[in-house]
Amino acid sequence: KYAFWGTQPVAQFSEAGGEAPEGPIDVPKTVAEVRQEPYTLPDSFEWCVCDLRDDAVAHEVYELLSNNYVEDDDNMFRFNYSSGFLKWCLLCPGHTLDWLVGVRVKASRRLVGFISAIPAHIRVGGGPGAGAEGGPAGGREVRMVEINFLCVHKKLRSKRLAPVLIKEITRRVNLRDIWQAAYTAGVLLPKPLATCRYFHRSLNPRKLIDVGFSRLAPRMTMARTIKLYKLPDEPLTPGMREARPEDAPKLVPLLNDYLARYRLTQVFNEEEVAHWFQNIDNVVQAFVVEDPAAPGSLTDLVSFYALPSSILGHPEHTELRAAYLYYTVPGATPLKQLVNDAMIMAASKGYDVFNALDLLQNELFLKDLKFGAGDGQLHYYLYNWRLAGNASLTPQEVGLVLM
Ligand code: YNC
Ligand code: MG
Repeated sequence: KYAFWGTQPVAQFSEAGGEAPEGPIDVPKTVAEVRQEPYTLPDSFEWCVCDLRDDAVAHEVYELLSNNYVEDDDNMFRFNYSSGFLKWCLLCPGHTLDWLVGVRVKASRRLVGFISAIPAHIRVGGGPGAGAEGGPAGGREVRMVEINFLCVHKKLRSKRLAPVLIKEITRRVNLRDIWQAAYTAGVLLPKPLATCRYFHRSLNPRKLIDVGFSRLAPRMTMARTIKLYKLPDEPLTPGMREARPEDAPKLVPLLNDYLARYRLTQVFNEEEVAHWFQNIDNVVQAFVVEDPAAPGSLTDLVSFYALPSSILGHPEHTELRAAYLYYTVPGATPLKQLVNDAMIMAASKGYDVFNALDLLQNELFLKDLKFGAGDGQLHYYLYNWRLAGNASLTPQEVGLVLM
């Protein structure tokens, strides 16, 4: 069990907590000690860099993922990240093309594997007394990468290609003097730092029921269900508007000060805020509240990203349009009202479902805003970093949202 992960510098299931100090798991290395040659692929394959600035390449990555990426347990839906989304997500501030790693079949040039890394400042740890309700959690800010979009073509599964992709991206990240990574996965690996659960809020219940995403509740009619989930046409918070690039200087302290209470979170600079909290149709939406009584003063932030799923084998519907709650910062406006407004925007833009994890302070609104628990779990992992005593975190101590 875990023939590969058992060899990696990650927390192991077998380890007792006890004395383990907080910090790197591996002995520290220098860039000069990093292997210079790429890892060896089976003979008929070769490495490539997927330069997503090139639309043709972005389309190849899109095609690989849309046919081979994550499916639900019943194989009814498969994530269908758009190429616009992949560009937003992977061509972020500080991105490195070398970290958009592809595997091609030598003879045909066909793309059959992918894995990505993007840089991020992650703050992790902090005192046990801190956390969601308290003041700043403290902890240490570590320059890491976020790993995502690990994918091997369905025809090449179970051939141990994934460990080669993971070792190769690790090598390329290490060559830039970065030694830690954060990643999430639905599968259980050694060893989650935290485990969160997805919640779903119907926006278009008829379609969700039609495609088998949800079911009509006992003793409910379709008409009553539609009425139950009906939302107003316009947001309710006065002064709510789309975020703009020039908001970034004000949003940086608003966001970072709020996230300071969490024990696993990202620290954003101005350029990153301007990038992650922008408005791109069918990719990401970010809204701020500009106090009508004090123009120019921003009190709140709410955002979501677009991640549709392909509906597999349905005669009529091909796509489920899902919005995923990203970061929310309640300042002058209650959290519940901000998220309700985000759902109103999503519904008016034609999304079918609004998803959120039980991290951050999301538990405060899930029930009242009519979210239902999904069956999917999302595990959070760190590479080459452990908390003191190999501790893990509750969902409410997690303030990190990955795509
Ligand atoms: C997974 N999701 O346990 P053991 S999430 C990591 N993340 O190793 P093979 C995974 N490892 O158990 P296949 C994994 N899924 O022997 C499986 N594994 O120790 C491990 N699916 O390899 C697995 N995308 O090649 C086993 O398996 C070993 O052909 C088996 O390929 C796996 O992006 C995969 O779910 C996932 O495309 C590529 O099934 C394939 O099955 C696939 O024989 C559909 O692999 C899509 C999918 C994963 C989405 C994601 C986060 C990935 C994180 C990777 C770890 C990063 C570590 C940090 C690196 C940088 C460090 C620095 C500094
Ligand atoms: Mg394989």
